[in-house]
This record gives sequence, C-alpha cells and structure tokens, in this order.
Amino acid sequence: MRRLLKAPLPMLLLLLITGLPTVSCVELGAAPDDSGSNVDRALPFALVSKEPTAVLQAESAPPLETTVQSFWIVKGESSEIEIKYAPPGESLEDFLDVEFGEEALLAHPDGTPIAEGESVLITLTVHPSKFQVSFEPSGLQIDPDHPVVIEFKYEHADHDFDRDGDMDEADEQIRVEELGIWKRAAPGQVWTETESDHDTLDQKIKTEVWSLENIAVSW
Ligand SMILES: [Ca+2]
Ligand SMILES: [Ca+2]
Repeated sequence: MRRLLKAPLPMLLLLLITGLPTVSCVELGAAPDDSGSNVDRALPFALVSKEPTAVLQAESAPPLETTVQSFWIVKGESSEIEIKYAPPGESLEDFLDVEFGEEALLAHPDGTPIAEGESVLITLTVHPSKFQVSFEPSGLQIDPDHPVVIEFKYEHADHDFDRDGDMDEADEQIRVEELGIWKRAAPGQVWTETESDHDTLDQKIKTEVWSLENIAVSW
C-alpha cells in the first residue's frame, strides 16, 4: 500500500549521506548555458528550484463548512480535526483530516517542552482557493516519533491541473504521477516536497509532518 510518490527522494537522502555538498556545488557553479537543463534533470527534484503549481478548488466545488478552525490539543490525548465540504442539502464530504497522536506535541515554538496533560491552542486556516492549510502558532514542534498525519481528499479539485483550459490525458498524468504534498515554513519561504501516500483511486493524499507549516497539495 504505502509507497513513495517520488522516486528521487531516496536518492536525495542518499546524496545527503554521501555527498550533497559536492552536488550543490555542481549545481550552483554551473554556467547558465552549460547544459543547465541536463544538470537539472540529473539532480534530485528537491535540489532544483521549482515553484510548485498549486491544486485549486474547482469552481463547482461545494463550500467548505469552515476555513478557520481553532482547537485545543492535549498532550497525552489523541485528536482528529476534520474540515469538510458542506453541499447544500446534502451530507458532508471529506476535504481535510488532521490527526494528532497522544504524544505528538513536543515543544512550544520557543523550545519549551510541552508537558504531559498540557494543552496547546492551534488554529488551522484553509486557503480560500487552494488545497493549502496553515497552522498557528508557527514553529510548534512535533515529536519525530509521533508525526501529525494530514490528509486531503481532492475529488473537488479543479482537475485542469496544468491550467491550460481543458481536462485531458496530460492532466490525468499529472494527477496520477506528479501530485504531491509540499510544505514551507512560512509565506515567502521556499516550498519543498514531502514524502506522501497517494490513493489515486479515492483521490486522497496524505503525509506525516514534524512541524506545522504551510502545507499544500501541488505538483
Ligand atoms: Ca489541462
Ligand atoms: Ca491540455
């Protein structure tokens, strides 16, 4: 079931272990016209500067029940936060699911450890048009052994993923092969792709995070 969406990620990890600085130097030192495109193709995607293309809500998407939600997370208790679509007169449909395990909370943004039984107020904000969420307070630390699981269902996304005005095989190829979850520490920071699980049949994509940042479905 579980698989890597992007094959290059293990490659990146390997490079991190075996010789990332060398690779970075090659990339940074290459002259602009010195077969730059070949260099880009040869490098793991995370090293290549790329502004991801955001996945958007379809114009026909039902409204979300809410776009801002605050909730208390208690260390020692598991929590699940869901934001759903609310089609008028119909039952709610999945959009976003965020799961905190009992021991997810590690430390406050200033580094102060979070004690057992302590509660932290977290606010989740959904972007008005993109499959993107942000969390406050920023910099809250999650225990690496107990990551927060974030899942989007993108059935109601605009399936013209390449935004060329049609929905064709190219879009389907992007959907199946390229959709991923990207994150950045804050607006203005660089986006990086995370490892994710993509259920292409149910159109669900999820990831595990160790810090609560801006998180988006993109490609
Ligand atoms: Ca298209
Ligand atoms: Ca097209």
